[in-house]
Amino acid sequence: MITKNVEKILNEQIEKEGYSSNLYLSMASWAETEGYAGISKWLYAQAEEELLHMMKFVHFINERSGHAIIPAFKQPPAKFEGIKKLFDQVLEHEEYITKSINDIVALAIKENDFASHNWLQWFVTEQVEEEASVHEIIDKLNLLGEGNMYLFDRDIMSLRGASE
Ligand code: OFO
Repeated sequence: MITKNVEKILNEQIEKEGYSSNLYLSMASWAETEGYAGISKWLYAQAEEELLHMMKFVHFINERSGHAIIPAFKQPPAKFEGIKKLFDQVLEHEEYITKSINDIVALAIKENDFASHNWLQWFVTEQVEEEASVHEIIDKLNLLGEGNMYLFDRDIMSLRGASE
């Protein structure tokens, strides 16, 4: 059984994870149309992961006798101003999600909901890994400069291994 407050904040996270998935899907689609096959593959995979995160929240809420409500999602941007800015945006978004997960953990503790607290640890770890993986990408982009995206686009999928 979850408390009303925990149910509410978990439901809010469904929207955030679903929006993350759509944001990365939109980035993937843009990158694909710009000819970045590798980068779009990375982003499509990321979009799928976020969809799974959303599903985890849906199932968890319902398993704990709450009711997962599927919300409307706002439309993500369709165009991006280049690869470096795109990954800066990914990092900023993941930092926002990390803060949001931390807020849920804090509420679970406040409400003595140790089962939710325990379940949320997977997301705490996942956020550390996701931020690290995007930092690694940004470091590589800084090394390369935006002039030569060919090798980066070719090699980006090999960076995924570190985060999974
Ligand atoms: Fe990118 O993370 Fe979901 O949680």
